[in-house]
Amino acid sequence: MTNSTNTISNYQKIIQQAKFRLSAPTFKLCPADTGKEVAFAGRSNAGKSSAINALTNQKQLARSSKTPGRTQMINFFTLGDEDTRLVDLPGYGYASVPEEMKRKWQIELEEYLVERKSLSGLVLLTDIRHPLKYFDEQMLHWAKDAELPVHVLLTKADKLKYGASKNALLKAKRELEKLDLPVSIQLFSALRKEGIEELAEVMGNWLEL
Ligand SMILES: Nc1nc2c(ncn2[C@@H]2O[C@H](COP(=O)(O)OP(=O)(O)OP(=O)(O)O)[C@@H](O)[C@H]2O)c(=O)[nH]1
Ligand SMILES: [Mg+2]
Repeated sequence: MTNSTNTISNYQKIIQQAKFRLSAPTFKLCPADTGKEVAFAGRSNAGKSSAINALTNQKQLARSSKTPGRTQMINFFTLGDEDTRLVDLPGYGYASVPEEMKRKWQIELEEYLVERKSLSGLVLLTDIRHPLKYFDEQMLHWAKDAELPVHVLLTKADKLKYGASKNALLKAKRELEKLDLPVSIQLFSALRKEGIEELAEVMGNWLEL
C-alpha cells in the first residue's frame, strides 16, 4: 500500500486538480445534482479532511483541525470540471453536539445518501483503533439500501504497528462480511501518505475518470 515510486496514476493526477467549490449548510443547498460525485463520511475526527488533503496533495484544501466537529457543512470540491466532485460530509457522533443538532444532521445525511443521484460511491472513514462504530454501521446500511458502493478506510494506520494494522484490517473485513455488507476496505494513513494510490483507483472507477 505504500506509494514508493514517484510516478502517480492518471486518476491521482485528475484528483489532485481538486478545487473548493462551495459549502452547503443543508441538503437542499447542494450544487446541481448532475454528473458524478464521491463523498467522504465518518465520525467526527476520523480523519476525513486529512485524507482529502493527502489524496489531493493540497495542505489546506479541506480544513483539518484538532477540534472535533469542525466540519459542519457539506463541502464540495470539483475535480477538473463541475460535473466531477468530491464531497466532505460533516462528521457525526461528536459527543458535545446537542442531541437536536445530531438528529438534524442524521436526517440530512440520510437524505443526501438516499436522494443524491450523482452520488456514485461513498468512502467511509473509521479510526483503525476503534473501527465501525454504531453510526458507521448505520451509514453502511443506508448505503446498501441506496445500492451505493462503499469503500472503507481504516484511518490513522500509522498509530498501529504493521502486524497489528493487518490484523485490524482482517477483523474489520470479517465484521463487514458478517453484516452482509459487500464493501471494499483498505488501510490508510494521511500522516504517512499511505493508501492513496489504492483509494484513487477506487474513486477513479466510480467517477469514470
Ligand atoms: N496519526 C495520524 N493522525 C491523523 C491522521 N489523519 C488525521 N489525523 C489527526 O486526526 C485529527 C482529526 O483529523 P481531521 O482530518 O480533522 O478529521 P475529520 O474527520 O475531518 O474531523 P471533522 O471535520 O471534525 O469531522 C487531527 O488532529 C489530525 O491531525 C493520520 O493519518 N495519522
Ligand atoms: Mg473535517
